[in-house]
Amino acid sequence: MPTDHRQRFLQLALDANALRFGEFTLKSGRSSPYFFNAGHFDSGAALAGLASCYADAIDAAGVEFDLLFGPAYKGIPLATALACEYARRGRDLPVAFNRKEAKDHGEGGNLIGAPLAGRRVLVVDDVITAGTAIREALAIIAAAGGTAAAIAIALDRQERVADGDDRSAAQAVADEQAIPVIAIAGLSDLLAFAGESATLAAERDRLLAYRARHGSRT
Ligand code: OMP
Repeated sequence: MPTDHRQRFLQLALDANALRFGEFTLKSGRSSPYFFNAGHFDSGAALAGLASCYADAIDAAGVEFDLLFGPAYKGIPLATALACEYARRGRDLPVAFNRKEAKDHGEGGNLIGAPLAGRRVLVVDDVITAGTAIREALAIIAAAGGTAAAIAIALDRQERVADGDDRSAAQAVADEQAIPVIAIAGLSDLLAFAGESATLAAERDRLLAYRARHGSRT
């Protein structure tokens, strides 16, 4: 059975319409029976609920870090909401994010917020499928002199890296960088959750077929 923050997150995602079922084309080109859109956590209460799930998952993993980084665009409100959640829990953490277009006037550059140099950075993002977006974020952190300490995501889709490599993309990034990837929930948790819900029975069959085709070993 999924632990509490997993179930709480999946229920919040369904309630916010952030988790949808149907037919979706992914960035990787795969056709998926479900899609997670973190942009639907679009109110203060929804973001606060989500941030508390991130914090519980991160605390359960026991990683050490001293700055939160949210990659543009979706990671920005996530890292910010998580920083507020940690402040509420008594820990005031620096927070930073990037902009996609470098600015050549005003403060210049493409990093905003607390300086990354010399800090152990927790990257906060929405979802990992093939790992492309997260690798871009890691390069930005390294270029700014930060050290990536861990990656926190809401949903690990647990898809195979490639034919012949049945690790998940999240696992491949974790191996490559030698840092943990912490997900609030993964496809396996979504399957367990769907198994408990009469309304998600038909979706569960499609999710199982998708996992058989693209799922990773873990
Ligand atoms: P990778 O870069 O392949 O790891 O995919 C992550 C990105 O895919 C996310 O940042 C989104 O832009 C997008 N995405 C979702 O937001 N939700 C999903 O359920 C699936 C994807 C996706 O296209 O794979």
